[in-house]
Amino acid sequence: MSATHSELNRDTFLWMWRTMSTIRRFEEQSRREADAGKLRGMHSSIGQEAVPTGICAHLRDDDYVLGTHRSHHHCIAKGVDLNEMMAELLGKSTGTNKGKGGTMHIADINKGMLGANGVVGSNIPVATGVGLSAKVRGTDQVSVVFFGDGASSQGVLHESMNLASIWKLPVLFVCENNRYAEATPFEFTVAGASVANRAAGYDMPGVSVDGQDVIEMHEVAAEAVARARSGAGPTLIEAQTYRYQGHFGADDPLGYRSEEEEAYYKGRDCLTRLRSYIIDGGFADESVLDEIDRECVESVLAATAFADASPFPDADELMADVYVRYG
Ligand SMILES: Cc1ncc(C[n+]2csc(CCOP(=O)(O)OP(=O)(O)O)c2C)c(N)n1
Ligand SMILES: [Mg+2]
Repeated sequence: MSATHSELNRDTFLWMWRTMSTIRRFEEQSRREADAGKLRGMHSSIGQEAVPTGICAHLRDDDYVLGTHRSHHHCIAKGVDLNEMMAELLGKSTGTNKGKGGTMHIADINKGMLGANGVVGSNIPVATGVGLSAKVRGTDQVSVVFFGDGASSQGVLHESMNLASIWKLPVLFVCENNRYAEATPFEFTVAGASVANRAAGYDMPGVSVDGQDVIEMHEVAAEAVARARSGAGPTLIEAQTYRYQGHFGADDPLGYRSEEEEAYYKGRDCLTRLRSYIIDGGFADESVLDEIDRECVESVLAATAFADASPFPDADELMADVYVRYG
């Protein structure tokens, strides 16, 4: 085991296993649904399961998460209902957003999931404002924003980190560095080869962590969340991770990355490593983990059946809950 934390007991381990397994099974099913033509442009988070799982293990329902175009894993880790998520993916009226948001705009206010977001970087200032809101209201809520390595060079991240630091806002800036923005390698766009180092310019902790190791994610997040809750201010976390599939499914990642590179990262798979940690540490045996995995498959299949059986929104509903109108 590469790291330990006092909160890591059997319950936490099994919650993390269930969460990561659910994410992977949900994403596998989403891919099948996309391949069947039932949804379009699905950005898979397979490979990145450990990042939101390690963070959300420390969050409450009334804490906030803001996601990206690749956000199914954020939503699941924050506790959004699987049935409503799958219905949203398939554009059904029973979805989290009544079928009008789709895969890139899942939101569930009751769970503190303030929204996946298709505009790269646009969630970052919103999360900063959410942190300001918590501070002004005098709560100890925390605001977590996930963004990619591509988004990390958007100017708005820098404005947001500056304000969050000056005002000591309860924000976690979490960069999922999966090495690519679409087909562009990280090294082509990020000067200094580090996102975490940028925190120094804004007088906040900047931590680079193995994002394929949920225990390390959990440990780093514990400190960052405690710091935010106590009023000490924001943290920038750079989680080193990898997406196993193409950017949105239809693209072939082998066109811009090598088989050797893929094999290296898949050899460090976060679910495989968590399974070893749990078994080697004596927290549970194979049969317990297999049973949980089986339940995850069943819950994803049930969510798909729920979505399939649900109606599309009525045509009358077209303009309801829509805030921007044309004409
Ligand atoms: C403002 C904006 N610019 C460009 C795009 C097109 N686009 C969608 S995803 C993406 C790459 C994002 O890369 P990264 O931030 O690393 O996230 P990842 O896809 O790797 O999760 C781009 C350029 C967009 N959606 N929004
Ligand atoms: Mg990326």
